[in-house]
Amino acid sequence: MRLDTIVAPATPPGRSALAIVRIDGPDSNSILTSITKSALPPIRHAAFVHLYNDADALDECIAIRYEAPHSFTGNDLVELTLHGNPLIVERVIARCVELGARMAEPGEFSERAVLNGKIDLVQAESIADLINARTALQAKLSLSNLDGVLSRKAAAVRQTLLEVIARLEAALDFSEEGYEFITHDEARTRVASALVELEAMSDTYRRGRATTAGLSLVILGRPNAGKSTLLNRLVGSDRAIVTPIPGTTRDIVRETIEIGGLPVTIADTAGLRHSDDVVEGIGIERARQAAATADLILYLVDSSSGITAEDASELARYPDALVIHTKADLVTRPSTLSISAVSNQGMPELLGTLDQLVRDQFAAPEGALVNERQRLAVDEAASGLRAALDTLQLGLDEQMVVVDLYRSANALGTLTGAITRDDILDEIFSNFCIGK
Ligand SMILES: Nc1nc2c(ncn2[C@@H]2O[C@H](COP(=O)(O)OP(=O)(O)O)[C@@H](O)[C@H]2O)c(=O)[nH]1
Ligand SMILES: [Mg+2]
Repeated sequence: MRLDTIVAPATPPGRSALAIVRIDGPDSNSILTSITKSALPPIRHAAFVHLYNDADALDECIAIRYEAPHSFTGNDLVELTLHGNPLIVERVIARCVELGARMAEPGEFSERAVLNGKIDLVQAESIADLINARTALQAKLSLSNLDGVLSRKAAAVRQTLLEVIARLEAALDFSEEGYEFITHDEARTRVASALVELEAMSDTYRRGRATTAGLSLVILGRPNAGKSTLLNRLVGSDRAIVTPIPGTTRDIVRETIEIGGLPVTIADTAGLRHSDDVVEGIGIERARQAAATADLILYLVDSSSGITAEDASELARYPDALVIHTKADLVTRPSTLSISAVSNQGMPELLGTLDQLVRDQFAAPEGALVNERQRLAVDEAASGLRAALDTLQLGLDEQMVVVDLYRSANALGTLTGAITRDDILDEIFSNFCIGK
């Protein structure tokens, strides 16, 4: 089937200095000559051109054309850098459609790049992640995977497995002649070290996921401990209501800030105490639910009262919580990790502690796995290798080992898209925005 030509805006709607429209496919050149009413500019040359709708001028712009296979998609591709007015963008796109293009589906440019082998699936996913990154660390992680850090690791392991498979199969073919192409020991060593690498890759998922999705931090403590005050300090605005009246906060108040390079959503909660007030009771229930799924818990204790019996019983429920003593200005000898909203004492230390904690426990290294699809593929590949090792251990037939190794190599193939299924492609690219 002949490839069709697609068109889409590559920049967001709205007014701006410039807006880019992309045209991809075999008709992109003829559309360019028709819409400019002039000859094609040289390839990869920023050409100043006028655009027309028949006799009507649409815009003057910069056109760059890329020739297959040397373009982002691998097809003939034209980029028009227009003036950033949505009306102009709309009229230019309408004209391109009249000239034979159709509107692109979400992610269709990247999908074409994958189908033409310009980038692999992990790289395509990292384009979406890079565009959505909200912190510098997220952007760094996405860029490392766009550069192919994860893909190269997966490809290297897959290559090893294919070599072992080839030699085992050769041994099978020539077993009658008594040739040995690979000893069981060597096969076992190579498969075992591949497994170690896959397990290390799988271990990066927790951090990769945390870095892309962000963390949840819940502030707990008895009423009046200073929870809402701390939230306001952390976000730098009076987000939650602060009063001397215990039980002020009921609904959870959430705000996201950056800690240790990750987006961290902080939840200020209703103070934990026994309450007969129905609304406050619901608030306390919500606080407990939030704490149950939180990545980090800060438990605030009022320095002037110290750890009370109620605090102690709450703390027993949240053994991983970081205990912070508030209102340090009210006591003469504050304990460690004490803060005061009045004197600001301890706040830089608290921020430093949180920053370090997040970096130590959650920040992802370059090349980390970032989504469930990637993790499933790597875990499936690892499970194939474990089965292969068991089979080798039992001294069973090479044929069975080969089957397990193929399962593993294929799983790695689906990770990078060396082996693709249409449903996987649809799932991935439907989450992209138009023009990507
Ligand atoms: N002296 C002093 N008072 C504080 C400090 N932090 C909070 N407070 C006061 O303690 C009361 C309760 O604070 P709030 O943040 O609403 O506590 P929450 O119930 O835990 O949310 C308010 O009157 C605050 O002004 C502090 O560091 N020093
Ligand atoms: Mg409060």
